[in-house]
Amino acid sequence: LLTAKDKDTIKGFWAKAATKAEEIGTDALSRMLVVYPQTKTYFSHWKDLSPGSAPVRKHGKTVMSGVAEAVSKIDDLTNGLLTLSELHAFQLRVDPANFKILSHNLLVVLAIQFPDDFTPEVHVAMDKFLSALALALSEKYR
Ligand code: ZNH
Repeated sequence: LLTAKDKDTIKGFWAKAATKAEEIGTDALSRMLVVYPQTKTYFSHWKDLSPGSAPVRKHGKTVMSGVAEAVSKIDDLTNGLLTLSELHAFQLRVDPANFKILSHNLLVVLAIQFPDDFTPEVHVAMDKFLSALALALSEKYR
């Protein structure tokens, strides 16, 4: 679980990353759709799923607002993200295995966009945070 030190590291890194949220979200989503093309099935209603397309940019921003919400609710992710979990479980019917895939792509993009700030310490804290976020989003599937 997330230690007090992890939480400090995450909040500190996030303060910087949040200023580039749209770019991070767009790149992570673009990369996910290319590297894990099975994820495209959820977005078949979009006109253009190519990297950086308008819907990808828009949804990249949306997903990052969810991540920002998670950072703000870091002390109780399970309750904090119940509504979002419900939406993914019952309405969107996203296989929770995909949460791990998006988390991986977010880490790759953070490492690329913040080569100096993405230290091994930040890497491990963000990895733990994104796992906890994925677990919280999976809550309503049980
Ligand atoms: Zn999700 C939606 C978040 C993951 C799929 N999302 C969404 C939203 C949000 C989110 C915020 C919006 C909601 C409303 O509207 O209310 N997600 C999120 C997060 C995450 C996620 C935070 C993690 C990190 N998702 C995901 C995945 C997938 C998805 C992985 C698959 C693959 N989502 C989705 C969809 C949708 C969403 C499909 C809808 C969109 C449209 O339709 O446009």
